[in-house]
Amino acid sequence: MSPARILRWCRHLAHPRLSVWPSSRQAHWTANQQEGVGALPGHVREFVESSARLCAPQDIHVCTGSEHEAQSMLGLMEAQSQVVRLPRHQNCWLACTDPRDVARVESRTVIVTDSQRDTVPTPSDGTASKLGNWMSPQVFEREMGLRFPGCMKGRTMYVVPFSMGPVSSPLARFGVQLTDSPYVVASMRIMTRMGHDSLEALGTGIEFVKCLHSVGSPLPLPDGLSPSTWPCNPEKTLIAHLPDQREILSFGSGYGGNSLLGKKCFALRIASRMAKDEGWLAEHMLILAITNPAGRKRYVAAAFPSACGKTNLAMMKPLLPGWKVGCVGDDIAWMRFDSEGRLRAINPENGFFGVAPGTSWKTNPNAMETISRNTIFTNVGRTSDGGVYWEGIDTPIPPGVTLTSWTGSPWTPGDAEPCAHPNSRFCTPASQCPIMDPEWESPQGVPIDAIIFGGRRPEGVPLVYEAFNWPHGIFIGSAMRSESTAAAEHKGRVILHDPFAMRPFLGYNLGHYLQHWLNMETEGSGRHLPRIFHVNWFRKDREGSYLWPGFGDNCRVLDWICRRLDGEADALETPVGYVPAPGSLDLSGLQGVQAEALFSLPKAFWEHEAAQIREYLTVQLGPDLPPAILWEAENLQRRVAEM
Ligand code: OXD
Ligand code: MN
Repeated sequence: MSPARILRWCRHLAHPRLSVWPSSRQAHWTANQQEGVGALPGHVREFVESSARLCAPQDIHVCTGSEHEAQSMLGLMEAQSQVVRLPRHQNCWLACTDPRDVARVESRTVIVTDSQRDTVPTPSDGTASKLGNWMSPQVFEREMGLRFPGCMKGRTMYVVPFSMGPVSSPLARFGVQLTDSPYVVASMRIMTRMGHDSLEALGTGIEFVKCLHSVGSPLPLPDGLSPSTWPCNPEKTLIAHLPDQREILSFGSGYGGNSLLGKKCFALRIASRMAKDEGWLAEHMLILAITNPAGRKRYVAAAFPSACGKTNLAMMKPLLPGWKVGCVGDDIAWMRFDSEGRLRAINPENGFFGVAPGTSWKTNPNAMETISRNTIFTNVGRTSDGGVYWEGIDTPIPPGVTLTSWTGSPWTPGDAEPCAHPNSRFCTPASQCPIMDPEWESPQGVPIDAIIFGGRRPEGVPLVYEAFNWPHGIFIGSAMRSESTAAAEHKGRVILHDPFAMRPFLGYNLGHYLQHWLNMETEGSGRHLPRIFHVNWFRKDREGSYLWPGFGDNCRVLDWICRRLDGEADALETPVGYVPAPGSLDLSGLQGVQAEALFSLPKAFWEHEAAQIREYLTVQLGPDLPPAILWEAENLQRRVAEM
């Protein structure tokens, strides 16, 4: 939000107290805080001062990112019962949220642009777009005016300077988040490069994304209500993005993707627009390094919808002898072609904000080791001896140890409600992961040889297939579908379309986004385009059992992909793409895997699938559907019909 706009609101709203810097408040600040704000680079200071005029905090604290600061903040939260210490693990903490504030709220996440078509395509059937929520600047100003003025009264406004990406990387971008949530500050310190170094870089006058966040619960509360340990304002939650101005305003939620604005809001929604304008890609993808027994290392990026195992794959412990996986990132990739035509990727994040349930020493030992210290857990269960607990943690509860659920109730295995919320999380430093790739912070990024799309598909979709070429690969990304998960507010298990795993994170019209991807083939000369694959670890048999063991055995699929890149693995051409020729996927030592069932292409399923994909794309994208993608959709239908 530009200062001019804030002042305009102030005038509109006839809040005379807010239209000038409140002198009494200024007198209230300590010399140190005034110095902190006064010492900020001019463009940052302007943002802080205008936001302070609007939000009227009691105090302003400029974060340095130091260990001492982090400890005092956690100590303060502990004193206010906002977190509890988990004494079984060094410097680990648990926050439990208001049960109304537990996930991203897609229905209240909006993109504000002058023209609706810049944000979402116009569906051809006259219904509302399913590809994002547009808000007009006029409605935005009205809605924000009903929320932000005075929203931080009685609270401290924290100034969080941060970098997405290693501070020295030419691919990094900067942000400043203002927030009244110490939980957000502590989490941003883990998830981004926050504090001194970023502030120093901002001192060069470099541009930054303006991020304003409030839990929306000014103090004192009306009618003598006592402050909650998880202040929020679910009725008024609104997360707004202004891609043209590179601004984010988030109100009413303290949770994850709604409040840690560097992540989904900046690194995906705003960055996808920056990337379109500047010729690069900001994607919901993990990045990993895979090294074969001969020592040949390759990097791949993979897009799966939320809670479909990106963290598990990014930290995989390969079960094939001699293979090694290194982690670069588990959620977001920023990628750009370099001067030699190689696609280079950085992970803009500095930590993992992973889904806890299902994480165990068996499914993801590297994650378990990563989260054993310096971690903030949210909405997991707690053991009476100061440890954590969740569904699928797969560690025995010692005799005499009791459990408390995320809602604070005593809990015993077999209770109807889960012990941890299905979207409960760990927030942990990436540097603690034992398999971080040595290049994970490389300023120029790592070279990407393959892009993998995937989803949670219980039926019909083979374990792995390869795209015929670049446009076909882009079509496969646009056609992604997956069973819904707990990462957002959806109820029940339905198969959702989730193009490029970006449906909740698109910063602009999906039709323009697909064209941007298609252009990657033609825009630069001599580009080495990565090959594109699709995987599905989640296919089930008639009885509902998974056909593929997954986890460390997924290395077998990466092995096939790498051998395809080296021209050493045979494939069969099918209507959906190239699948492994019999014997070319290494299944040695695996008991009871039914390769035929894993790769079968039931005609009726694919007829239905191809029809649904075509209908979704043509209806949802309307006139913005790139002709090359329509051509691919029609061709898939034709090939399937001829099967
Ligand atoms: C996440 C998500 O938190 O995708 O990464 O929802
Ligand atoms: Mn994600």
